[in-house]
Amino acid sequence: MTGTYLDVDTLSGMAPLRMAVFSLGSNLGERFDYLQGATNALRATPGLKVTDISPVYETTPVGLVDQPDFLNIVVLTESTLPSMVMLERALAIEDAYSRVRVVAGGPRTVDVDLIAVGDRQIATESLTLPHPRAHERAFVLLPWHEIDPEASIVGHGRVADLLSGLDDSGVKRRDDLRVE
Ligand code: PH2
Ligand code: MG
Ligand code: MG
Repeated sequence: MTGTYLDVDTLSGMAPLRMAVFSLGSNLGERFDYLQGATNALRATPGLKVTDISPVYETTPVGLVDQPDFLNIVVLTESTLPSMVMLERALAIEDAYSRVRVVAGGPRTVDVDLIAVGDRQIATESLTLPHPRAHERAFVLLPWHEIDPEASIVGHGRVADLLSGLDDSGVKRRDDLRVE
C-alpha cells in the first residue's frame, strides 16, 4: 500500500453531490461506436448523472506515438458515489467492450479514465485523483474546457491556463461526429 483510501464522505452517510469528470478514448475498430457505447453505459450507472458531453476530437497519440489516432471525448457527471466505485464502473465498462490492450499506453478499443472528482485528492495503488497526467494532456483539457470554461484541477489550476502552455496542434474537433 502506498496510501490509505479513507473516504470520509462515505463513512458519514451524507455523501455530497460532486462533479466527476471522465475522459474516454478509442483508437481501434469502430472508434465512435465505442465512445457512444461507453457513454451510454455511464448514463446507465445508478447514482451517476451525465450532465454534459464534449464534442468529439480526433487526436494524435501521446506517449507511444506509433499507433493509430484516437477519438477522445470528456463526459461530465454529477454523483454521490465514492470515487472507488466510479473507478470500478469505468473498468467494468472497458471490460464490457472487450478492451484490447497489448502494450501499456498502446492501442485500445475503449479507455475510460476518471480524471477528477470534485476537489478530491487521493493517492492509492489503484486510484490517483486528480488523474496524474490529465493536466498535461491537451486531448483531455481541450474537450473539457469546451464544455466547462471555468474548470480547474485541484493542485494544478485552471484548465484554461494549463491549456495556454500546451501544444494542442494534434487535437482537432470532429464536427461531423457527436456523442449523445
Ligand atoms: N491515451 C493514452 C495514451 N495516449 N493519446 C491520445 N491522443 N488519446 C488518448 O486517449 C491516449 C493517448 C493512455 O490511456
Ligand atoms: Mg488513459
Ligand atoms: Mg485508462
